[in-house]
Amino acid sequence: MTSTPLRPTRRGLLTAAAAGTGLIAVPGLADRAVAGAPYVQKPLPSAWFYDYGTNAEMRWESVSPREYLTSPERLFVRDHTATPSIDASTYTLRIFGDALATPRASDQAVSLSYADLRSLPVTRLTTVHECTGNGRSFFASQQGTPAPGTQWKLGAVGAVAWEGVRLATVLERVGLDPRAVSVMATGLDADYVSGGVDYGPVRRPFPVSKALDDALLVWGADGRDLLPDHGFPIRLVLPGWVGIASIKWLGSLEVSATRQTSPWNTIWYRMTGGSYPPDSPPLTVNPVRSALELAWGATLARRQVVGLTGRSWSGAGPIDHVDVSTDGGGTWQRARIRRGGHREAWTQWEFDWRAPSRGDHVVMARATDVAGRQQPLVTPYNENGYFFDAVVRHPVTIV
Ligand SMILES: Nc1nc2c(c(=O)[nH]1)N[C@H]1C(S)=C(S)[C@@H](COP(=O)(O)O)O[C@H]1N2
Ligand SMILES: [Mo]
Repeated sequence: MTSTPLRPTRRGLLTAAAAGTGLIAVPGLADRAVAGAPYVQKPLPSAWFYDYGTNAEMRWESVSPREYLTSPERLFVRDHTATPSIDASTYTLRIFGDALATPRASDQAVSLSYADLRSLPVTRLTTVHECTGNGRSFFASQQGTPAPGTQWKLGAVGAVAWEGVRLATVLERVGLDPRAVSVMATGLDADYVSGGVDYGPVRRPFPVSKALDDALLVWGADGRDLLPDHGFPIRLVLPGWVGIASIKWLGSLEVSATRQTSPWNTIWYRMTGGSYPPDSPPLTVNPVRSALELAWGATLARRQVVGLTGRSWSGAGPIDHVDVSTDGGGTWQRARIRRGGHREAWTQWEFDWRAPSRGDHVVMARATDVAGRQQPLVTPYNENGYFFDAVVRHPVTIV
């Protein structure tokens, strides 16, 4: 925790919230947020969210099996500092770099206004949007090897119907040199300061191949303008990739003929520690994960058939099948797919739990995607607690 005394916000004392939710470390709290403004701007009702201060996670028990999409009001928030308020009428996206058809230094950038961007051809795409650290708390609670950072359960994820323009379209119009290899996306939020080091604005480079494939510059979600917390006026979305790749409040794109680096692909968001080699590459495609639409430690009334519902998703494509165990992994049975398949962002499934006995149980869901990737029973440790994709042992009590 920060040593700076935190003032109460409209959601209560952040220190108390952090203590109660098992937050291990909050690096780099923004000064202005500490000075009293909330980190997150949208309401975070406790029925929908676990509130960690700069971050908030969706409660899976608040997810209705009747709703496929995650509405912006319910989507998790992950801010390195605090949500900025940006005026769309003065906003500009600056594009520069040595691999534009006409090379441009930063001070000669092409400037696109919000109106310029919104006049471009519209693309809509539903993706699973997920934080790299989703599930991090299970490194501690399930594997006995705690990793610092927000102690997410499984709610740092949502299925979002984005609206925007293909980045490829924008880059074609600006003019791209065939030698382009990487694009650096930089946010307009405050510099990230942690442990006395100013790492500068949140920024992360990605290969030009992803930029030309399915990357989007997004202004809308769920048929409305983005909420401030989710990147208003414009954010980047890199479908299927780690959440950090989808830079919010996008301020600039630098297109380079050489590989670019930032602390967000050298220090963080790559595997370090544990048995990983020192040169592990930056993380890109999300792994396979599953969640039950149930409270953690839910209490359910005994019935002949207890209906369970849940969802599974993968950064690599659709889910092929899901197996459920209600005896802590002793036996497995196939779940019924309710909605999924190709082009779907995640797969909804259901399972009939027949004649459960009264008492404590462990329910587990294990998905396999069409790429053949199956959730493991144990995730190898890494020191930042990324990509916890092991099958989660969900406690349920039948009364
Ligand atoms: N500019 C900026 N972009 C950012 C972040 C940030 O702090 N600043 N957080 C990243 C991380 S770690 C995640 S998981 C996603 C979260 O997006 P959301 O808050 O809209 O759910 O945004 C990414 N983009
Ligand atoms: Mo994240």
